[in-house]
Amino acid sequence: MVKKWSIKDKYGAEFAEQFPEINPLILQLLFNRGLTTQDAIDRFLGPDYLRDQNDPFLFNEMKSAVEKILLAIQQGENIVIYGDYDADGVTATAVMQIALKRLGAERIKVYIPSRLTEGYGMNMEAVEELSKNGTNLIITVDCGISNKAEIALAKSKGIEVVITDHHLEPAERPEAVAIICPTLEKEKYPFKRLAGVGVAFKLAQALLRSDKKQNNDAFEKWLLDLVAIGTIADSMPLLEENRTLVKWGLIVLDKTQRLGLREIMNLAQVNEVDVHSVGFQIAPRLNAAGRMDHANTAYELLVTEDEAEALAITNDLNQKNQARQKTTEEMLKISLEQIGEPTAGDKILFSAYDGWSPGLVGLVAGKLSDKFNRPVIVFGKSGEEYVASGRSVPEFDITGALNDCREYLAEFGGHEQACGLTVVGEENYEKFKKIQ
Ligand SMILES: [Mn+2]
Repeated sequence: MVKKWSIKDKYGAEFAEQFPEINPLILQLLFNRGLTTQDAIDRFLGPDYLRDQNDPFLFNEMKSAVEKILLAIQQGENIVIYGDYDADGVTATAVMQIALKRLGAERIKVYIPSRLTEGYGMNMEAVEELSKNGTNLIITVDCGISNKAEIALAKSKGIEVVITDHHLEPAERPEAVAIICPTLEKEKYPFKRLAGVGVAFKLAQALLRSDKKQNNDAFEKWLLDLVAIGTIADSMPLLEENRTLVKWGLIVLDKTQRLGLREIMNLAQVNEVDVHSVGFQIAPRLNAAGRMDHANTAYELLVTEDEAEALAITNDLNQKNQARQKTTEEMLKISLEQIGEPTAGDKILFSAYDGWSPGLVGLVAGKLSDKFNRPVIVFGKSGEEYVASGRSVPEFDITGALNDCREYLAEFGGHEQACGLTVVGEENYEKFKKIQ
């Protein structure tokens, strides 16, 4: 589909007169983004760490979350951080683990599901296993909001759950001790577009600021390298609070003491720490773990304090990233042959193949969506199951569209721009494809 360009209006003379010190090109870019007052421009160009961030206690249930977690630490409970396998998820897991350790928690474990065998979010088997291991409290990061059934199971086994998430609100709210999720309709927190790691950081910040034993102001800021990586990797808009977190996060990343991040930047030959190097050099290597094998290694890389381990994991992730690139290119070639020349009637494009990995279909869908400028869903078939990822264009809410044809889907979820879904059986698959 040919792209139609609509050029934004040029700003007027009156606007220019107000800001004689700003380069006209930059002024036009600011104008295009709707940044037209001195205050908005100042905040955009020079975000201030304290001024341009929201108080974490503005979250409706932050106080309950903090009280519950501090009590659990005090009582020596077994705490599990339930994370996610992408770069946002593993950085969120690391932020929470590092903060809890600082607060004196001794019995912390991390559970990241396998992208290839368990899929996204909480699952019943994992909750059963955590229950057998004596878990008292689960803190979710970058997931949990749509896991009503799993959280009910945990509750029935005497496990309490604090949710931190940034995904869309499900029809039914889970019964958690506290839910920290800026996208909820009733949530008063003023900024809605935090990444999973951004939400985890806000909880960490609230906990660290509630610590009566020590001052954690500097410690809090040293977590921002992880926040920047997850926020950029999850393609969150770099506006408002995200802009502040990422601006300071990149400064921290440049000086990071984390051995794993140092090794990865070394190997990837990162010269300048910026949004581009994080998005194209660091994040893909972290993501490669979950896509090709298991995200635990990416998490270990972020928290390791052992030089030899940091180096070994970095080399492993680098190899996995190369294998990931090669396989993705092969898949893309096949997809392009399958799709051919789409007509105007093909509103959504599909591609499917036996044995394609659920860890890679999303990457191919993203490349195809960019190329054809329309929504694309790519399936990996395994027996009766079709596991897919979809990527959309800004004009089309793909997860909302899936909701309209949920009768054919065994599972689905995601954002407006990206989704995951499972279809069982060829009959459902064929019906689903005809829906457009
Ligand atoms: Mn996320």
